[in-house]
Amino acid sequence: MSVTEAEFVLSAAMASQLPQDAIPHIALVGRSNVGKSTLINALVRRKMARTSAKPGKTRLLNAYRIRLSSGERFLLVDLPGYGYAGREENDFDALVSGYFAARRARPEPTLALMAVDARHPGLKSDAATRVWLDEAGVTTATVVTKLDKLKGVERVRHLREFSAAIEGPLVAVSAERGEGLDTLWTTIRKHLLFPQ
Ligand SMILES: Nc1nc2c(ncn2[C@@H]2O[C@H](COP(=O)(O)OP(=O)(O)OP(=O)(O)O)[C@@H](O)[C@H]2O)c(=O)[nH]1
Ligand SMILES: [Mg+2]
Repeated sequence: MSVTEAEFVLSAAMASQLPQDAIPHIALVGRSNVGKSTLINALVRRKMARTSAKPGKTRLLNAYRIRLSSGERFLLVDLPGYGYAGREENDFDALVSGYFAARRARPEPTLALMAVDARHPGLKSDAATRVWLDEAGVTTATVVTKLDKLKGVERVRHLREFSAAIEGPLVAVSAERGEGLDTLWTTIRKHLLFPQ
């Protein structure tokens, strides 16, 4: 998939600050440090989102306008991560829940890409977030990140665990190696063309 345009729009502390363009949203949700911002850069093949080895890098909601060579336009939204010391869980709740509430009020579709670390299946904080997204009626696809960190049988075992626990589409990627990115683009485009 080729990306013709990718531009940073803004960092927002409140969902109401987001641009009101009538386009779909693809939003990255997940634990801090799981690789959301790195994945955004790998998808658009530009160093656009700030990443860090230290958790808690993305504290605001960052939005990027994307246009694909196939013509589709959407807003790619990097949400702050949850589950690291030093951040009140309530901050996550307010910004992220405010974001999804604002999206519900709009007619354009939203897909949450829920990022989970390949090394850590079965985390309580991830399960709780998934329940929250389900209950809020958010369409979700799961992205297993950092696949390069796992080898052989462990990779197979973890992927099996994730797929057993998770309903809906699941794509495993390595932003570092580029593995799985084409499949993830297919999932994204499918949602843009045929939103549920
Ligand atoms: N090996 C490997 N490391 C990765 C991969 N993706 C991200 N990382 C590393 O994981 C760390 C965190 O990445 P970020 O993209 O900043 O994580 P984030 O989810 O945006 O974190 P917050 O902004 O704190 O929510 C960085 O050191 C990245 O280099 C990957 O596919 N493979
Ligand atoms: Mg980030």
